[in-house]
Amino acid sequence: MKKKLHPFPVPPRDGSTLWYLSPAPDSYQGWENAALPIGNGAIGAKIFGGIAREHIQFNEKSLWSGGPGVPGNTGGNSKCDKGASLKAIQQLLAKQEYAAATQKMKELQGNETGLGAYQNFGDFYLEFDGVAPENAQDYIRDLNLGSATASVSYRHEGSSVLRQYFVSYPHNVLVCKVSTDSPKGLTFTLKAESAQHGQISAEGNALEMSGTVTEWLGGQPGPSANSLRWAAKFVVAETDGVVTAGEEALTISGAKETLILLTAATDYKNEYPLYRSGKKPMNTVEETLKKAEACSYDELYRAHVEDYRALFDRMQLHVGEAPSNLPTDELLGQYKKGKASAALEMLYFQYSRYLLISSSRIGSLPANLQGIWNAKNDPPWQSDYHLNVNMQMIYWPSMVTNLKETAPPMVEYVNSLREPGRVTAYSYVGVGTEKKDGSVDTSAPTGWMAHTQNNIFGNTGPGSDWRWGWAPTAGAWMTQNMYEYYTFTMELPYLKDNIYPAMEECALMWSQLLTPDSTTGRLVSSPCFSPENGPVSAGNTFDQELIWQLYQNTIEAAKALSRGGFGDCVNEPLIETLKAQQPRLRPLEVGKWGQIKEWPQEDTWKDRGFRSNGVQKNHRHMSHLLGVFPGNHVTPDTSEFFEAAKVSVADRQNIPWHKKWNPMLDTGWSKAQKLCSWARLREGNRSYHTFSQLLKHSTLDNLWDTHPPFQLDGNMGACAGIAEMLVQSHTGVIDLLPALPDAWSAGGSVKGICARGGFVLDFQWKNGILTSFTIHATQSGMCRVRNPSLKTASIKTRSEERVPLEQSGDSVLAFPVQQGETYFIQF
Ligand code: FUC
Repeated sequence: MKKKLHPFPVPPRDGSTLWYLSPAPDSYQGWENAALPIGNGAIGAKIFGGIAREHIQFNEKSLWSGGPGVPGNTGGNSKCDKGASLKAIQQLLAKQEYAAATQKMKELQGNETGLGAYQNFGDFYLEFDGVAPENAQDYIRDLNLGSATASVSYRHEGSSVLRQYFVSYPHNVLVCKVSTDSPKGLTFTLKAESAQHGQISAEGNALEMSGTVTEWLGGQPGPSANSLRWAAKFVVAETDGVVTAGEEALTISGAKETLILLTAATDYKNEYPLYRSGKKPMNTVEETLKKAEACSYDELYRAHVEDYRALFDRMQLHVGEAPSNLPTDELLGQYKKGKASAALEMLYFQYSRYLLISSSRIGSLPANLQGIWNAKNDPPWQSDYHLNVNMQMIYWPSMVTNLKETAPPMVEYVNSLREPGRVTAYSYVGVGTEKKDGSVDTSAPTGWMAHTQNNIFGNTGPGSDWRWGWAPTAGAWMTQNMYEYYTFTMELPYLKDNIYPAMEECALMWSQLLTPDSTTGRLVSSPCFSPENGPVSAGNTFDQELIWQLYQNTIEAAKALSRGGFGDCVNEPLIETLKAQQPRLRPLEVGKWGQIKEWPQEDTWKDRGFRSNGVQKNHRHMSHLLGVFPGNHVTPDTSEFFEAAKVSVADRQNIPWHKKWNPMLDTGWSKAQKLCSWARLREGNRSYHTFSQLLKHSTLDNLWDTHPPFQLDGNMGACAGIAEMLVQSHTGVIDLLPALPDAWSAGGSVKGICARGGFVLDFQWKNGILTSFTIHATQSGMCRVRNPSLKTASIKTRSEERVPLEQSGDSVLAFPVQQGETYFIQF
């Protein structure tokens, strides 16, 4: 009897599989639109699924051009006038001489000399002898989110062929298994190509490639080649066929089952100022392969699935619809034509979680603009770390969707910007100290800053053009992401060691950089520039809100540390300064058409100021609304701003599409930010509508978000927004179903969603009404929850003990919780 090869005897209808009936086109467009992504945080790959010729493009996260090794690299800093230019600009702005101030902004530019770009590692191909694509039947390629495994299967001349792929985090290898039930087996050739123009050689059962980063473009090395060493190696770890090494290829003949392993490494280390580990990448590769080769496929698979499911399975979300029986591209196609599908919406949600797990794991760099997947040496926006919304958005879902292990790479990365960020702070704003030789002293925490564009080599300078480069609060915004790790987990030691120092040092810088506004006397950031939108002004809402939140979080964190016995690591005089400065910050303002002002001056500008000042009305960035989301400054309790924020989001969404198609007005990530904001504004239907617009207009066949082009941020922002529709916890109370859209109200369930305070929640609803609710407390403390169904509820523990309710009313239940206990709410 023939062995049944494919895990899916029929097209997969389990609701957590992306599947397709034809291979991805073998082109860059096919890579972006259709090929399926796998990854383990360090190594990523895209599977095209060709029939006679499989194509797999792969990456290793630290393969970057730029940084040390590039002549003239200065970490993006062009000057060091210790804040002289900045002060001159501040004086012009104080006199409201905007044109002259703008003119002088050139003096706050940095450079891109050592910026570099995330690089493509290479491709490999499996070329099958005697396979004619036109003779293949029952072709399916899929990506199963439940096991983080991609496969390709088809029948050919009466036999089945199956290829399975995953990237194991425990073993740090890409695993590829090729099987057939054909008695004569398969004969195929494994070929590799280096995108860096490296050396390739084959010997025995191995194919290896090595070299340095050349940034190979147009047939020659690029300007940011940096001598970073890299290596990758394939081994045929098991086969019942015969392996023959060719010149740059391995041929496997007559094999029914073949197991190929690939790993890759560089000599990068995230350590300022050299960023090199000193370890030969080929040695790293060989050590890794040795451990993986000692395991069978089943052992590798079991370890991979166990590791992955420990994260992925923690959260489930269902809204009442059976999984679809349509291939994913058809399902999306129908959705685009107006046939809503909750099955697709749920798949998208879980896929975003999958993408985050695949591109951000402890031990390697955080997810960049494209996560970990990049097929170019000159990718869009360098596939870098953009800190004026994108990197923040990528990490929005990590805590709420129960994936805290995805956050530490981001936390570590931000910490790594502190040392180079001191050079930028000293050079451009004069905060910090210098050594006897005149160089900047980076050894003590004197204040750090980063701007819009960052690489893996501490490029904290303000970009080569101030019109997008100058973003002094970019670092402050990242500290919000870091702090969320604490607010969700309440892990004080982690706060103390890994989060608080960066917050405090950022606040230290701001406490010296704020200046009194010439008209109101309030403290403002000056000069500032609303991201990508401008114009140059003092005290724009983007900077002011981020500084308000930084101060708020730092004061709160200091209090928690002192209460928890870690008062020694708090700079108390600084905290007193923050407390004194926070109420003096120029506040949020509501403008004359009911909006949240993006600039304090905007009501005095003609045509609502937008065009006459070169600022677009319909701009993709919503930098004035960060107090709504992800911050917690604007809540239903601040009703004036809460209502004004609705006016502002609606205004940003009111796009004159009839005039000219301009995707820059409403990119994928911009839709995601809008859907998050609508959820926070308790407008479930508007949030859902924006989500469906994102699926219709900003989603590729492989469910990647498209700006255009592909950026991971939109996937992640949408995922966070979906969670916000179901649970919010930014006000100190857990709100259940705060923005449930009509489309999902008939019935649904959530398991394992997280709330601030260390809570994990399971609940169900029917006809919009909460019908069951369980809370698991990972920390002791007080729990406050709100939902109309809770008015008359009572609570029991696992051992059926009744829990005393300390207060109720306004549909809020408050009760003490013990670490590790589960609470069952009875209606
Ligand atoms: C920001 C956005 C752009 C793009 C880039 C990577 O600067 O304004 O739209 O997403 O990041």
